Amino acid sequence: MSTSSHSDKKNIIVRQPSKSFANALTTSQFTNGEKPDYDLALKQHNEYVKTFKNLGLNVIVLEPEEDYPDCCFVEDQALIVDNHVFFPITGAPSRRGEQKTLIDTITPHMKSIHWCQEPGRIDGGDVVRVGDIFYIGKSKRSNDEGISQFQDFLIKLGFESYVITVPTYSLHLTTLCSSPNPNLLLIPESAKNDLIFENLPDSVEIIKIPNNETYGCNTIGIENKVIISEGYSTVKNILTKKGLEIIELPMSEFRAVDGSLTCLSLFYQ
Ligand code: CIR
Repeated sequence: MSTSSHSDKKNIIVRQPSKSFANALTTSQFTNGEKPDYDLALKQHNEYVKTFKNLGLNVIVLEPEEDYPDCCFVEDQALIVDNHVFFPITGAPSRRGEQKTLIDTITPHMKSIHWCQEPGRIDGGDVVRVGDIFYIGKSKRSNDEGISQFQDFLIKLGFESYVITVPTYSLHLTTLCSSPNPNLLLIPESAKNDLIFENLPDSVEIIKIPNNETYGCNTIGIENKVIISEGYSTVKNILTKKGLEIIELPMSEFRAVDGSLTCLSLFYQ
């Protein structure tokens, strides 16, 4: 979601969690280190899939890959912008093998294919699109070389982009913010001085969310509907007051391993 435009979500690629999911990487940013439960993760994933089917999207569900406990977090493995793809070298070495099956699935639908080169590193979770401007997180996973290669790709497509340093307490830029429609940007109150969105158009309203709902700042917008994580009442109330229709999804097992709503999908037109 984070790189697709707000109106181009027609096809969505997801991958079911693998049985090895309990071994997924985690900083336990949102938990006290509890291990996620595979069966519950699968149930929550099925609800995620059903939601997009009900919204009329074509959902492609890939088979889990047992060798890769993080394989359900497909967002990190491809940066799709208006049906052009940039395949990153992901920051976590243990996750690089996840990309192969995604490459086979995505490339037939793309207008052009681009590859990150060594020593670049970038995770899809570090890119947030607000309207037609891209914000790219420099994080533990994404380095200057990877970011600058992705920026070159964006320049060729005619897009502006800016770099934001992701605070060290956070995994990715998408862990802290999202843009459910081209005029809204959700960020946690605590990050307002850290996340500087350069050249953000005046038409974009920044909504500051209380720190205890930081996880709820990651959302997915589909037309007038916004998918949010279950249990974030402030996020829900604010977006409802803006006239948006809210769909809540349980995300506890993905949250335990630093995964948010956007991390579970890739969109293309
Ligand atoms: C990881 O550490 O790579 C996974 N456990 C979580 C990935 C979350 N992905 C994302 O924010 N795009």
